[in-house]
Amino acid sequence: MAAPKPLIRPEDITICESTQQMISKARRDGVELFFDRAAEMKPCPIGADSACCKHCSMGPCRMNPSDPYRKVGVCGASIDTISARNFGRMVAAGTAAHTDHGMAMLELFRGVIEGTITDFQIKDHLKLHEVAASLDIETNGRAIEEVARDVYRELEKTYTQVEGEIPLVKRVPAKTLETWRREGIVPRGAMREIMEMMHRTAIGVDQDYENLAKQISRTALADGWGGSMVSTDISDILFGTPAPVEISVDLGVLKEDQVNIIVHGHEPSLLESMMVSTAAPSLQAMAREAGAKGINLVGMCCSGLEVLSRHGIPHAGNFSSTEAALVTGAVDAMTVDIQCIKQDLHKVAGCYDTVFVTTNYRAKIEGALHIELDEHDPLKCTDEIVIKAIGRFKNRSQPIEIPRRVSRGVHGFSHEYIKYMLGGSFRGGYEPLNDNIINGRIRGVAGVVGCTNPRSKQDFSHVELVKELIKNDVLVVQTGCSQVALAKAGLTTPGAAAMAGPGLAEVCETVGIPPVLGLGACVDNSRILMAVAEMVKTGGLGDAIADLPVAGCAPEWMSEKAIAIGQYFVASGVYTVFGHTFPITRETKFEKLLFAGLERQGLGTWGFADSPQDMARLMLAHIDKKRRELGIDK
Ligand code: CUV
Ligand code: SF4
Repeated sequence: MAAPKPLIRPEDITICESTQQMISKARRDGVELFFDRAAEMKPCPIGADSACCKHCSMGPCRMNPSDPYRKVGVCGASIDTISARNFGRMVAAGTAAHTDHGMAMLELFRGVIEGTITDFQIKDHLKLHEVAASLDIETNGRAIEEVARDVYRELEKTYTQVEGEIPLVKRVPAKTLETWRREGIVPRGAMREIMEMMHRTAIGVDQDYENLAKQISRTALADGWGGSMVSTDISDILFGTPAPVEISVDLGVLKEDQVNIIVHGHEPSLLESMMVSTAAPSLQAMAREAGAKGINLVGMCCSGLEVLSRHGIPHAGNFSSTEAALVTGAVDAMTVDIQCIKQDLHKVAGCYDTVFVTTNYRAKIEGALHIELDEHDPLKCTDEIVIKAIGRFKNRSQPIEIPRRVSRGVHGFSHEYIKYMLGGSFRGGYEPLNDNIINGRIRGVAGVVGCTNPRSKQDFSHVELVKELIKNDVLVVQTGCSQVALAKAGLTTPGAAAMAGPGLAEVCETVGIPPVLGLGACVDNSRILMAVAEMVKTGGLGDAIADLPVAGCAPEWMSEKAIAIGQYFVASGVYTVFGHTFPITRETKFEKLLFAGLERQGLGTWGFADSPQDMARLMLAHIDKKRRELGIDK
């Protein structure tokens, strides 16, 4: 008999102490987690380097990643064709995810305007007016409904426009847009771009990696300046534009004496409705009758990030901690909608008698309870889930172990708020951002975003990278699971300014902000695009996004959505570093195009590093290069 495999120590799997504690508990409970399968599953080295193709049944064709030009596919496809096509399909999938999410928000908006949906309203009139103005829609003296109708009609084109430029490219700085036009990558509607991307990557279509790269950028831009941006704008209009608020993050937000309900996924609508249900006096009374002190509503992943700053809802953790939350035994119900929902959550929930509910028709899980959220009557779904959660609370039979850790921090920095805080505009007024960059107090701005991945130690690269950046006076903006990692590590408090370099610390202390600003969910990376566009328009830092002393990073990425995001940042002009893995074959022409060639076309460029120190080094070198080019290096 083979000796039992030595188990990886929890502290080598994650730096999140709560998750470490739950890994140990899961092992005692005999419950398998995705960390265990990651250790077991050995990725195919050919697939990891994107050196195989299965786009037709003459293959699958496998290239040799260490000698990439030795072979071609049965059809003759070269390694550059194969890896560009694979990359393109990842971008198409990621773009489809964000744009379909955005489209769902837009449909909700239409229902509200038409009056068929009455449980949601246009909450943020100011934002509606701003969005309308940015689309050249007249707002003066017009009724809110009329303006909203025009905004809807304009934004629908983000998806359906067959020809011509999508409306939101009006927000792109002129010189950046000029570059896109020259390169032929200004997006039409996302449906068209995704369709064309899928078509061109099929057997025997586009077999020129440079031509494919153009469609890859165009598709990704239809996400960043299209689907994702619509999602953010409409969510702000319907649910309110976030403003800074102090939030509790980590598994310690679960409460042993309350009915705990976790909402995990991406669309804000379910959590918004769940807030109404959990606050209903009748359900509150039912919870108390069951012996609970109350109902504790908690978010996870991007669902949580959508609402934490809008409503001050606590957040339990990021992608790699969703099973850990269930292992506490304290979760009475977990609801999920779309994206980043591991199929095994259903099974792990079963081990702890947690009510696990899928709620979106797009995303069912075999064997899991499905209670669909109908926007026309959302409380029907969320009330039923609350009742089931109360039932589970009453019959709790498992020992409960909740990690005690909770971090408090400030989140909810929309780009509008950053603008306001830093002096009414990005330049002029007091302590303006651009001036602080020009005078060198702030060396540059970095976006650190994206997933966690069991192939690298959870949260570690996020936290180490951000510490290194702020120490070097780089202001950090965040979204997604990365934001949650830094919140848990305590860097989203104004007090964290003490860990920043002297220049950044001075700015943070004067304005009263943390050196790490949380902007929201993954679709809210569009807020970072808006912020960099604003920096260009404010002046003093060049004419294009590519001129700015800024850089981006997704240190522990895993989703195709992250690749789409990375590509739209690169195509927008931002140097973007990905960590630990990159789906490409080394020493190929396609690699050189992504890692150098695009920059020569006036776009941004990709970078890659395996350690947070190296990621920081690459980003700082880029920021310094841009400062030199702008003549603002001291
Ligand atoms: Ni949309 S995409 S793991 S939940 S950031 Fe989190 Fe964020 Fe990646 Fe998924
Ligand atoms: Fe092989 Fe070409 Fe078919 Fe891909 S498309 S599987 S490379 S024959």
